[in-house]
Amino acid sequence: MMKKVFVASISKTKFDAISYSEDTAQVFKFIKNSGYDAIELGIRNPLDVDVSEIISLSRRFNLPVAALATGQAYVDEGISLTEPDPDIQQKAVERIKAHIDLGEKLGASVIIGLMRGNPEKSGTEDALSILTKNMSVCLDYAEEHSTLILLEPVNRYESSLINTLAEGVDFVRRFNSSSIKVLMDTFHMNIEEADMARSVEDAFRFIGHVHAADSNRLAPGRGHIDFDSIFGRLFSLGYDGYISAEILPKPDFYRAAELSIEFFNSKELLFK
Ligand code: LER
Ligand code: MN
Repeated sequence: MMKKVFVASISKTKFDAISYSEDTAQVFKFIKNSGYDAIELGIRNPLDVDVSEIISLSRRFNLPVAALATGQAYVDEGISLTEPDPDIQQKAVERIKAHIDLGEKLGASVIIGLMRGNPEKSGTEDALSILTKNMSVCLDYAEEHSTLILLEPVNRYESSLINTLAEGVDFVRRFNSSSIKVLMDTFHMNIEEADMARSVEDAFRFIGHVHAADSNRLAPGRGHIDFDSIFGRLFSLGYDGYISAEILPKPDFYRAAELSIEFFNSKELLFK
């Protein structure tokens, strides 16, 4: 059965499509009481967070951590896997390894979305080979630590590298590893895919996680994306993984989480 998730940040960040609250215990409690099956956490630097607190909150509220979002390291610090400066690439690899260490402890996957960087359009071929090299190092580490990496295609305004699900699948296939899969985000897909349900079908074997946001990045149901056709296709193909609402915290964190779970619950057949 598909599992309902809400994305929250436990680091303060400039990345806007994420809910942030200072009180991590309150966040876990609210997400659990709202009826979610799991939580996804945005963490800029795992070395700056109290790991034992997160583990104990996850146990206390019986709320698994589905995945760790890493993009804040790029948005807030400019660290990415394709920066021309090899020292910054090295920093990015080390950062992802720290996320993998935390992912292993929590049983959470590690997302690589914005962390791949946003190179000049003219340099994307070179950047793709740099990304492949650095991703191999991260992936070896993920395999040693039994953690799944999720490569997320993002829209062209956020990265020049890997925008569509098909490009994500092509990239992931290079590694011939079951430890790297594709994350589909409906907000990005609405910009990049010609036929969203068809793209889901074509990429299905490689899809390991889903981000749900509507066309305006509000809660699903608040824009014009046809979720019945997309979720229906995922369901009929047998997807039983996580669907995370990754949305703007509007009008505020708590209401955004409520609106998303109300929408998921209204699709009872898919989420039962
Ligand atoms: C960025 O727009 C996004 O969707 C994140 O999940 C990527 O890390
Ligand atoms: Mn996303």
